[in-house]
Amino acid sequence: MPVTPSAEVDRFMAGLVRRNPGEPEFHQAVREVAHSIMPFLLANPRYLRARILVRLTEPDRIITFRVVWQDDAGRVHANRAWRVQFSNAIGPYKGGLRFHPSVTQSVLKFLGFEQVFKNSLTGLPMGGAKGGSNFDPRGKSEGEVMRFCQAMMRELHRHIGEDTDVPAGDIGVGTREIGFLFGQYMRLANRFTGVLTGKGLSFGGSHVRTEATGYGAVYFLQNLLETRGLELQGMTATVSGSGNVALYAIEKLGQLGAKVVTASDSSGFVHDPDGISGERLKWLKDLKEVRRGRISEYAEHFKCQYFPGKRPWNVPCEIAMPCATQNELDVDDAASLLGNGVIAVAEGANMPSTFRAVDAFIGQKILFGPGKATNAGGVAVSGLEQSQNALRISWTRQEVDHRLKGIMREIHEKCCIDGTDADGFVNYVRGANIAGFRKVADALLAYGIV
Ligand code: NDP
Ligand code: 2IT
Repeated sequence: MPVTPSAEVDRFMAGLVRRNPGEPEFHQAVREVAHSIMPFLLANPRYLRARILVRLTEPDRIITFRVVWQDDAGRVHANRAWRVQFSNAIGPYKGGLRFHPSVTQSVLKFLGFEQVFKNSLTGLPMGGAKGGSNFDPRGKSEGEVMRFCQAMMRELHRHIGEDTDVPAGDIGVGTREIGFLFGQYMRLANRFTGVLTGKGLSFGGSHVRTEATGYGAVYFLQNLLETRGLELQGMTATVSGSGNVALYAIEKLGQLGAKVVTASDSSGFVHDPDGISGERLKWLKDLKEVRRGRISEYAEHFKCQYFPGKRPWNVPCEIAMPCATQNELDVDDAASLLGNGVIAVAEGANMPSTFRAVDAFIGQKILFGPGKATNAGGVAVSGLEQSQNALRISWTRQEVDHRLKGIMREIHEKCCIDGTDADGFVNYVRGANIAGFRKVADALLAYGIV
């Protein structure tokens, strides 16, 4: 019987699920990649002979450890933390740390796996990793967050280094947490090196790192729109989330003439038909970055509608940017977006759309930018931060922004090379997965059996 790609995917996935029980997010991320690269693998049997996909779905190692810390009332807490070092085939491990109660080994394996492909796409020498803890920063004082970060670094410092593994931020980990983590690393290691990225500007951070994921995602979106002769000016956009990625996606969308009418957090979303820009965006940034409040307060302050427990995908828009978390946009949400005439969906978050939602977008041939291409600007500027640290120099804001734009454009070109169908439609999921895979796979082939 001839081997069909879908039968091969099913066979491969059966083994993967058996080897990794109870890890649905990891299965989902691998299935998407296996589904889109299998025809390419069957056409290039050298990768199959060397069992590259099997090797790339087995992390190099997973470090799990206990983090014990004391809250302000003196109570003792024990959390679990991980660092999933997925692949260092093309550079030192690189990827964020997530602090959220929903963090499990499955979530970090999905994120680490995707990071391998994303980092490859940036063209920079970075391997893939992810880490974090089920620690819930919500409602914790600054002192509690600091003590948690210090306790976590007491173990993590043994496993990281500027040439081995360079963590950064993700959900629940921003400049403040990176500062606490870096301060503790320095005390323990007695070394000032680029061991973390996303650092403050006064201690080795890069200009534009804070903005990079959101800005980069919008630059990528511009590249998507250009392929159809469209521009952002005058378009209406819905954005989910109100954290690091969402805030700077909202800012850049506004700068380029789009009107952003929604933002959200895990409690609900706000609909502001006047647009979240200018003074309103400034207020939202202060709410989320400084006061650490809830999105409902925005609706109270600006007298607009708040939808508790809901997601923004029913609001009519031309552009949708999910920027909160995984699986926040399902097939019903995709149907409402499509029904309302959405032109482009650009994923600022990692795996925010479910497999069936992605299928619906691609089936309708709208512009769909998958997270591992669209949100690669964050880790790309982390890579530029590593370069600046290694050279002991600091580039200007203009220089970094210019490089970020160039990297996003190159990622777009790579996706087009591997993702263009016979009718000219670009399947960016396939393009990103094949282009990301090829570089890492060729490195593994060159290393022999390792
Ligand atoms: P933040 O912690 O700054 O913000 C996360 C936002 O998403 C908050 O608004 C948060 O709401 C919301 N959110 C988190 N978890 C959930 C949930 N389970 N359900 C609904 N809403 C939720 O994180 P980032 O902005 O850094 O990250 C957002 C996404 O972007 C993640 O998928 C991350 O992996 C991805 N990403 C981040 C990069 C970075 O450089 N930071 C780079 C590339 C991708 P609340 O405050 O209520 O929890
Ligand atoms: O998902 C991601 O790409 C990130 N959280 C950023 C990782 C990094 O090392 O900057």
